[in-house]
Amino acid sequence: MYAQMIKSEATGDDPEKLAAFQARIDAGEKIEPKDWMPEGYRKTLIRQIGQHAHSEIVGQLPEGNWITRAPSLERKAILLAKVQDEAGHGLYLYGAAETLGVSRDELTEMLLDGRMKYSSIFNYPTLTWADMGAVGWLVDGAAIMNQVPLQRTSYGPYARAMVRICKEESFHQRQGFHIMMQMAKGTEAQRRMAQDALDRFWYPSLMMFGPSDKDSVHSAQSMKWRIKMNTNDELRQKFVDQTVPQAEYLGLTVPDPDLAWNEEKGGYDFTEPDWSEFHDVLRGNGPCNRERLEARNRAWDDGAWVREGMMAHAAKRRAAKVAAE
Ligand code: FAQ
Repeated sequence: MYAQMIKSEATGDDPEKLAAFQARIDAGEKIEPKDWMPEGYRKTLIRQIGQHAHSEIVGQLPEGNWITRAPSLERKAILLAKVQDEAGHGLYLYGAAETLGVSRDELTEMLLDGRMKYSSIFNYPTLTWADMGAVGWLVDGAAIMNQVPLQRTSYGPYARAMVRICKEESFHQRQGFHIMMQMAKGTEAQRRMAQDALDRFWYPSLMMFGPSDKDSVHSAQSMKWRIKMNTNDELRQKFVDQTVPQAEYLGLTVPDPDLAWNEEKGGYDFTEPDWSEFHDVLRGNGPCNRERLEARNRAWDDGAWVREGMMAHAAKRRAAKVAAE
């Protein structure tokens, strides 16, 4: 619905301005908040950056679930730091979206009432400690694959936010892989947990890159505007090529019997995710969609007194300043 709104509003721009804008993009210039931009470009960025910010925030929930149950003090401290980083990423991204003329409150409302999405991956449950390894290794791994190119995206505030986010995501990916290494090389029961986590997270991680190119609604225009630097399938392929040798190193089996190295293309052939499951999760029917949105709605309601208190405090300070002048 929100996407349709973007498309219908994208058409009313002056052709000369549009051509000059495209020339700037083609020359590799960064677009900054006060520059002229087509309405469709602005709305597409709000959609993508907003969805990305929401993903970072909702993405705290599956891992937050394990902070109190981490197997050692050290693991607890590391996981806590990682989850805090995700909150920080959400805030940089909301900040970047705000430069496009939308407020954080508006974005939050659109998340809470279902008008905006967050990444499908966070609608899957984290059932065992090995899932913390799989999330860091695969989910952060997929996020990095998608986000490293976004450091060169055409919109300045988004590109700059990505630089710091990518540095932190790479620490996240390593901590996940380290958990997997310990589990995979541990007792037989631990190895089985690691394999089970890989079995459950493999396809949901592949879905993070979005629908296949032939079904991707936004890719062509977003790539023309350099909002996206690669297609969904290109990044998915790179992720598979990078991750399969890591699974082999761990002694784990990727849950795809048709996975095979293709010498000619210099990459793996693999089975595509079940796209009907992907669309079902997007429609709100994944295993945890309802739980995740309930948690975010509860947090928003529980935080009302903090927001009201801060607004009242700011109003008092303003009044005191006016009185002193
Ligand atoms: N989940 O035409 P396309 C992270 C929607 S960060 C849900 O191909 P587009 C860090 C799409 O919105 C993870 N919806 O769309 C972390 C569109 O629907 P709409 C988030 C999806 O935008 C780790 C429709 O399908 N990263 O995980 C998904 O060109 C661990 C058609 O698709 C980003 O957001 C999906 N997976 O390409 C945090 C990166 N895929 O809006 C905590 C930036 C597609 O028309 C713990 N975003 N859809 O109603 C992007 O690169 C792009 O937006 C894509 C989708 C590639 C996700």
